[in-house]
Amino acid sequence: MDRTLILLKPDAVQRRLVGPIIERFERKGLKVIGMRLMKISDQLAATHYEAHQGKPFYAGLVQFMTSGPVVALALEGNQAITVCRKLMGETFGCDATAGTIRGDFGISNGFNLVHGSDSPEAAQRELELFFEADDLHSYPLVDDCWNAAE
Ligand code: DAT
Ligand code: MG
Repeated sequence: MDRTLILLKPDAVQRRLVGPIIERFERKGLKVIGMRLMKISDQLAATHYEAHQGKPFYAGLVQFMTSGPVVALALEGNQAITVCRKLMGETFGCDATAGTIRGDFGISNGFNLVHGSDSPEAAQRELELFFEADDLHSYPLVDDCWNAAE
């Protein structure tokens, strides 16, 4: 089972889309193993997005991500990183395929509702940035058997 970090960005919270977006992940079969409503500090935004430092959109991205509360989710499931990226859709809402989160709920380039880790290395690094080990919970669900890899 893989784990990944998902952020419901400030636009998702402001637009009251927290419930509908979490539903997308849950109904696919992903398990919520951690969840926080939080404000991202400038320092955390800079660390989280350090790969984008120096790019033209970086300052606006940090300003947006620190502009209001976000919901941080730790999700677990078979191929969770890849599956979540597929559920999210392409980066820009205007490009994202209908049926994906970004494709159904947004049209903006930068205000694109969700972040999802893009590799196992990124997932581990980002989960550690947003969650203490004690705040991630492994627990059985009655339908685990139907969401297993086999
Ligand atoms: P993703 O979030 O799909 O992994 P990314 O890691 O390339 O995309 O970029 C991080 C975020 O930065 C992205 O969600 C939105 C913003 N962003 C990326 N490229 C942008 C651009 N050309 N103009 C405005 N915002 C951009
Ligand atoms: Mg990315």
